[in-house]
Amino acid sequence: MAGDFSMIGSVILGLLLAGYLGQQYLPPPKPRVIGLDLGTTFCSVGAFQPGTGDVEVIPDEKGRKSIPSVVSFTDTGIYSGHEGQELQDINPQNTIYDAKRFIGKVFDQKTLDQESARYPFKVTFNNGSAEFLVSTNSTFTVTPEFIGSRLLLKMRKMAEKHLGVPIEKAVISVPAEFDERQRNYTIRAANQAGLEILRVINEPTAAAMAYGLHKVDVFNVLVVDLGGGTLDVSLLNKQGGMFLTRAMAGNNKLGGQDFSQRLFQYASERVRQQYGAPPTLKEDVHRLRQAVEAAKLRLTVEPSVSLKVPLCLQTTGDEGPQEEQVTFQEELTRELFEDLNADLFQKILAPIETVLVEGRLDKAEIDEIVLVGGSTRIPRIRQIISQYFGKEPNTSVDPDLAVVTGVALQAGIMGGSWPLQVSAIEIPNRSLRKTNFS
Ligand SMILES: *[C@@H]1O[C@H](CO)[C@@H](O)[C@H](O)[C@H]1NC(C)=O
Ligand SMILES: *[C@@H]1O[C@H](CO)[C@@H](O)[C@H](O)[C@H]1NC(C)=O
Ligand SMILES: *[C@@H]1O[C@H](CO)[C@@H](O)[C@H](O)[C@H]1NC(C)=O
Ligand SMILES: *[C@@H]1O[C@H](CO)[C@@H](O)[C@H](O)[C@H]1NC(C)=O
Ligand SMILES: CC(=O)N[C@H]1CO[C@H](CO)[C@@H](O)[C@@H]1O
Repeated sequence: MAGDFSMIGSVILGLLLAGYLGQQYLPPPKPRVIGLDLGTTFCSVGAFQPGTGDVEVIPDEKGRKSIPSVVSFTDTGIYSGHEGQELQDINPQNTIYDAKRFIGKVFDQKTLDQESARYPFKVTFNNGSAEFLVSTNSTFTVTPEFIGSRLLLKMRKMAEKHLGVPIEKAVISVPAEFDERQRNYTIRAANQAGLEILRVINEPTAAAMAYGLHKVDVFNVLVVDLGGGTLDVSLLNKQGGMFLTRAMAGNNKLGGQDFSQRLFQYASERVRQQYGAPPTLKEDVHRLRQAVEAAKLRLTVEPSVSLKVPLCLQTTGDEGPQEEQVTFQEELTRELFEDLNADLFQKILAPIETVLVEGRLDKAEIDEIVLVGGSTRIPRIRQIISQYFGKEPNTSVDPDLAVVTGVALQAGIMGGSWPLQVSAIEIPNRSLRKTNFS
């Protein structure tokens, strides 16, 4: 009897060993399910590599790991991502961006008229939904989910080219505050791009997964997502392998573009002080804005940078108004950037405090803090957050790629990739409302 058991035992062991060695020495299968981050300003696609257990964020043909969420319509076709963005200056009325702000949302006519005034393209009202008016050879309207589908199709093609296999399945992330209708329309966009969506996960949950927090012993995770124009703070609570969103708050008028604007105003005022006239020509304003934006990014890693911008100023000379060619030069320090934005940076704490109150947690009970979005690279912002909590946030993953990394991990899990991992399911809390500051 004992012999039988040990024989069965060794057969099982042998099978396990064969399976293990097979996994080790056969070429790993290609990923068949991709992870998609359809962002308001940028989109990324990733895949879980079964062999190494790593996530690869898939680059385009030029090695760029995200594409702008821009779709441009012309007489010759529809251009998405970088190609769409390149047409933005010459074709502003037919170049649609920010479509995610409209997808699956119910509007009234008046709100949409106000929204339309903010954009170079026309946003129209159709029975409670937003549409975009496009005039090329003919005039027609397109839906926000159609814009989404073009971006998703572009990413699907990027993935197919890079992985060398056809892709028909995906996992996609959406903001935690998206309701069922917005989730449905996002899925519809993916379906139009020929993709079946296996699961929709919340962006903060994806970011937490990027740090492997679904596998380790943590309970309360705070996710701070500070992008170009909005701040979103989510309090996640992990129970078993599941993430629950306990509270959400944010500020939909706070982000990187506001910090750049402060620096731009400062630079513009310095031009006026030095030459007696601020930049007024459209090209000058554009050039100064771009220089300031580049300076802001460099100040994240350098203590000071020098601006050098050629300008053509409309000054007043002895014989009346004249044009003056100058080269504006100015040293900008990180300290100056922080001073100019001190009040804005401080506003980050309000939604953090709100989610703690709503989640009935003390800040000491937060186990991990996850930073998402490019603006969380700003050293002063990291400092404000770590000082508030008395601990360092988790920052080892690129904050622009944290969401796509987590979605791709979930895609790997859904695709049954080996080694199998515990899946992070989430329980949506339907009664949850997001508090907004602004
Ligand atoms: C627009 O018109 C041009 C020339 O009139 C034509 O070549 C092109 O195919 C048209 N584009 C579309 C999208 O119909
Ligand atoms: C308008 O929307 C309502 C509610 O969503 C729907 O019942 C109705 O069929 C729509 N009408 C048209 C003309 O699409
Ligand atoms: C979302 O889609 C599901 C499944 O297709 C459907 O049952 C549900 O009614 C939809 N909900 C909304 C709000 O559109
Ligand atoms: C959902 O949120 C409400 C209000 O924040 C809370 O009372 C309720 O317990 C939550 N439900 C779950 C399942 O977490
Ligand atoms: C500050 C920091 O890096 N904290 C944590 C980030 O997440 C991992 C879990 O994957 C923790 O082990 C780190 O301590």
